[in-house]
Amino acid sequence: MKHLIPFLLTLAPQAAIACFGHGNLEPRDIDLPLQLKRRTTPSPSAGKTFIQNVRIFDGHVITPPTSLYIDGEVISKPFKITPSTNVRYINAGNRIMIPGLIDAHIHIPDIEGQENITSWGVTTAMNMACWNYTLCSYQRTYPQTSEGAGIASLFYAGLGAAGNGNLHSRLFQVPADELVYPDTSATQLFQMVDYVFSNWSDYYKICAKEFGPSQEQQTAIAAETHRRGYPVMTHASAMLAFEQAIPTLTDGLQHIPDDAILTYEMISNIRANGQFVTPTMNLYKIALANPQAAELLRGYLPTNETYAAVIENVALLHQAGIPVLAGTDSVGPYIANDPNAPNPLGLSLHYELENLVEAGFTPAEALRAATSLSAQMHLLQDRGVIAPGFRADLVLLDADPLVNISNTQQIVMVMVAGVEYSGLDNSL
Ligand SMILES: *[C@@H]1O[C@H](CO)[C@@H](O)[C@H](O)[C@H]1NC(C)=O
Ligand SMILES: *[C@@H]1O[C@H](CO)[C@@H](O)[C@H](O)[C@H]1NC(C)=O
Ligand SMILES: *[C@@H]1O[C@H](CO)[C@@H](O)[C@H](O)[C@H]1NC(C)=O
Ligand SMILES: *[C@@H]1O[C@H](CO)[C@@H](O)[C@H](O)[C@H]1NC(C)=O
Ligand SMILES: CC(=O)N[C@H]1CO[C@H](CO)[C@@H](O)[C@@H]1O
Repeated sequence: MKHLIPFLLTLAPQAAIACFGHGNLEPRDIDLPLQLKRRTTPSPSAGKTFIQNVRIFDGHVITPPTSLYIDGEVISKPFKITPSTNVRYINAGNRIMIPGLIDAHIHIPDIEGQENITSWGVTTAMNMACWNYTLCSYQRTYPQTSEGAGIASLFYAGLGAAGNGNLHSRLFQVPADELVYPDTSATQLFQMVDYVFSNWSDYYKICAKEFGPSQEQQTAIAAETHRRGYPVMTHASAMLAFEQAIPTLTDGLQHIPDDAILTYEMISNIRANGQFVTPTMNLYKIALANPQAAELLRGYLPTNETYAAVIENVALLHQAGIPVLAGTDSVGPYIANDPNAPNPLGLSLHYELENLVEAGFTPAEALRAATSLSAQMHLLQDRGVIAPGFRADLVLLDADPLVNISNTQQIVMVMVAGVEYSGLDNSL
């Protein structure tokens, strides 16, 4: 279904060590299982690249054919090319370049998964819960090594604040001493926040649901996280959880109610609080069409939950001007290992773009939900748009996504921080 067609004309690849990313973490020296080793040949390092005859999605429209200059990891202003310049030349043949896509809610188990999303043009992943810091910090630093260059970058939440005895405490494998109980004190909550950020988390994840942390506990966690300068994300997949999460002043509401329609008051409050929502529509679409998968996720068979409610809620938020981001909650090929419930890493983000359009987004709005708007909401100031100074995270398409959003699946080249992804042919 999809082939990465190399059509590059490499004049003289310039050797340069890619050195980019987040903080100054060193890759960890751990005994690596096979799936944590890259399966494909690493790409050549980033150098100077000159791309001609390329039409660029500027966040709103697609420009006439122009040129794009890349210097190392970033898009640059035009530079002079002389016969002695080491530059890689690409003729894009009037194809369309969009910024690398951001999956705002995902759980990637290994490097293979990180390769898979990259091959689908997803160049940034917001991992929404990490329960193995050795693994997550490895996944974050790996793309900064010469072997891992050209693979998507990953940010993560640590162990989520989950209550005792609910599904998420089991799904997230939260150790008993890290669970939130009704009598967990503010001091203990602050220690949990401290633990998560001393393990290099980028944001804090709260699971709002029955038997979860109380609203007061959630508010205390959010305030402490904000005091440290980090964002808070709250899992809220039903009406009650959404009602609870909004007043805690969390930054990102993850998921969307599928059991009732958001009220005018809730939507006003979300807007007044400056919150964003990552609805993960595709997860609901698949799970609600497959009762067994829904039961595994929820702990009970669907009753009052419908996909129509999901679409309506997303449309209401969108009409109210609330930032809605593209995220998938993909964990691998399937939901809950159920082969009847496919939600593959990478491809599912393209399905989510289709879902957003189905909910009333224009294709350009859907693309922004997976690029510039997502970068802005996650405080990733170095990416999300194609302009000088931004990371050269780029996806070249063979067809116009503004004509048909499904055309984002027609990928001919992916670049991560100036390095072309040389990867698998993940025909599905
Ligand atoms: C964490 O992940 C690393 C790398 O995959 C693995 O070696 C280790 O056993 C994992 N630790 C736990 C507690 O699962
Ligand atoms: C939908 O049904 C579930 C399970 O019976 C229940 O817990 C929930 O409160 C219901 N939602 C609403 C909004 O009534
Ligand atoms: C990556 O993609 C390959 C090919 O589609 C698939 O077999 C594999 O299960 C995927 N891995 C993950 C972790 O999703
Ligand atoms: C968009 O493209 C997909 C895949 O090629 C196709 O199935 C669908 O019918 C197209 N939609 C429209 C509105 O043309
Ligand atoms: C894997 C890892 O680095 N875990 C660290 C998480 O933070 C605690 C508290 O600082 C450390 O003790 C762990 O080693």
